[in-house]
This record gives sequence, structure tokens and C-alpha cells, in this order.
Amino acid sequence: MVVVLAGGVGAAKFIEGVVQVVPPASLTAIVNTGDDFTLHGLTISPDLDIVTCTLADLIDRQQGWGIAGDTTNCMEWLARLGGPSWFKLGDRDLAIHIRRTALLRDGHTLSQVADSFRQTFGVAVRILPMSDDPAPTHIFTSDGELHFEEYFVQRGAQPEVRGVRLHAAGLARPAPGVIAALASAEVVLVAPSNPIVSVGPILALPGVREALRATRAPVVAVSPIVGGAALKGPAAPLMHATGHEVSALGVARAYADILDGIVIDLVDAALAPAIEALGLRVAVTDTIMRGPVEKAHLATTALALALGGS
Ligand code: FO1
Repeated sequence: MVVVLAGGVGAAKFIEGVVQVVPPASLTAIVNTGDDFTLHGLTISPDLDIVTCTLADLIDRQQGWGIAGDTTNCMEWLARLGGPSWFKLGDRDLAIHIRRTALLRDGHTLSQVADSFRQTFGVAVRILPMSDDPAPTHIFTSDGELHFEEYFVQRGAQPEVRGVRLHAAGLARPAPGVIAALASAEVVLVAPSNPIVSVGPILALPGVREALRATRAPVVAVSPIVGGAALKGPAAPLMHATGHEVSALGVARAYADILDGIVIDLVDAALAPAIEALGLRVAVTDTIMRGPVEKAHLATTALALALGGS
């Protein structure tokens, strides 16, 4: 059984590569919920929805989030009525949040909702929220303390980042099955997601780092930083603000205590010796997931590194 620690867009693409190489039913995705927040009275789980809808091939592939071809009638009228319209929720997307909110209010857990939705959409990969407890990620900025989505979307990642607060994740419990999946995995892969606010919250949950150190499974990450920059999202300012070098080496250092190996991009090949000096195995390859072939290649490279190949 392969387990993937996942954030949003980059992780979803990576998992699309992994399912080309291993049977989808043998894959468990443990997904970040630090981006989850309430808006319009609805519980919104961006990364769970990105992973689920990507694997269901429902995702808007230009944006990497939202439903392909979705309409925006509700958002347009919400704006007309003076409601918040900074977080673009399509009409079909809203149905997901309305239904999730109702199920949670009826006493179902986020895990049960996530499992129900992925089965509805015909996704064979098991999708686990990292936690069923609230674990919001907050960013300390020059505009004050903001929820991650307020920082990233509402303010366009413009405010200066002074720090990241994973306090809630430190108190939340791993969702049912998370620790067991890590303990019984044959391979654990860390997707090319934001190390601070997508993978970080998962690692901040009590017992997760310990489970990753204890598991017999090799643990291999794919660097989300290529040539000193992130392909998408605010990994660079967030890594910088938390004292990490914005490079594949900085990523390796951030994960060194839980990793056996890391896949880095061709442009970062010169960093391989310094990463190996951390005691990690390194694979150097093209990590840009332009299409299905590249996604499968990246997944194959990560699995081969994990299983002692190249
Ligand atoms: N990201 C944006 O930059 N702007 C948006 O309006 C936006 C809406 C949105 C709606 C649903 C959803 O599941 C994700 C959405 N995202 C949006 C993406 C999201 O902010 C981030 O990509 C993830 O939270 C980080 O992985």
C-alpha cells in the first residue's frame, strides 16, 4: 500500500502520476486540511476538493481548482448583494460545500464526508483528511494574523509574512486511519506540495512525525521547489519567513528527519551532494508535470528511489 502526503494542486497532479503506476485502490492520500475555512456559513476544504475532483477528472485544469466548466451565477448575485466574492466558488462547487456543511452538522466526520464524496465521484484512491478536528493554518503578516486563504487569495499573498501558525494542527488529532496507514505502508511519498502550509500541517499533527520515523516504509519526497522557486503558490515567501532556504536543499533539510530520499529537478542537480550529505538518497529528473507522461515518469522515479532503485 502506497501512502501520499498531499496538499492541493501539485499533489493532485502527482497522484495522477502515481495511479498510472500502482493500482489506485492500493493508494491512500492523506490530505492537508489547514486551508479549510468557513465562508458564507459553509465549510470549505480546498485541498480535499482539489485532490478528489482532480482524480475524478472533474477539476478545472487551467486553474487547478474548481469544477471544469462550472457556472458562477451564485457568486455573481452574492457580489451584487454585497456578499464576499473574493473566493471564487462555482455553482457546482457550492453544492459540494453545502452538502459537506449539512453532513458535518448532522454529526458525520470530515473523513466520512470525504470518503462519501470520493465514492460518489468514482475515485478509487482512499482519501483521508489529515484530521477530523479543526486545524486551520494562520499566517502572521504585516496585515496582522490571517487565515491562509485570506493571505493567499483575499490579499493575493501580498502582505509581508512574519511567521506561520500551525497551533491548531499541533492540537488536532490525526484522522482515523492516518497513523495506521503510515505504520502499514510499503512506501510513503511526500507530494510536491508547499512544505510549510500544505505538508507542514500534516507533520505538525501529534504522532505523525514519530510514525514516519518508525515505519518500515521508505519515505521519499518530491521537491516542490525548482531552481529556487515554487511552480505555483506562496512556498517561497513562506519558506523564507520560517527560516528555510528556498531551494530543493531547503526542502530536504525541512524533511530530513523523516525522509529516506528526495527527487529533485534537473536544474538543481548541483545540490545533490549537499542533500546526500544529509544522509538522503537523491534522484535527479525532470519534475515538471506538463502532462500524463511526465506525471507517470515522476511517480515512477519517486517509487524507484523509495524501493532502492536508481
Ligand atoms: N485559489 C485562488 O487563488 N483563488 C480562488 O478564488 C480560489 C478559489 C477556490 C475555490 C475552491 C477550491 O477548492 C480552491 C480554490 N482556490 C482558489 C485554491 C486554493 O486557494 C489553494 O490552491 C489551496 O487552498 C492551496 O492548495
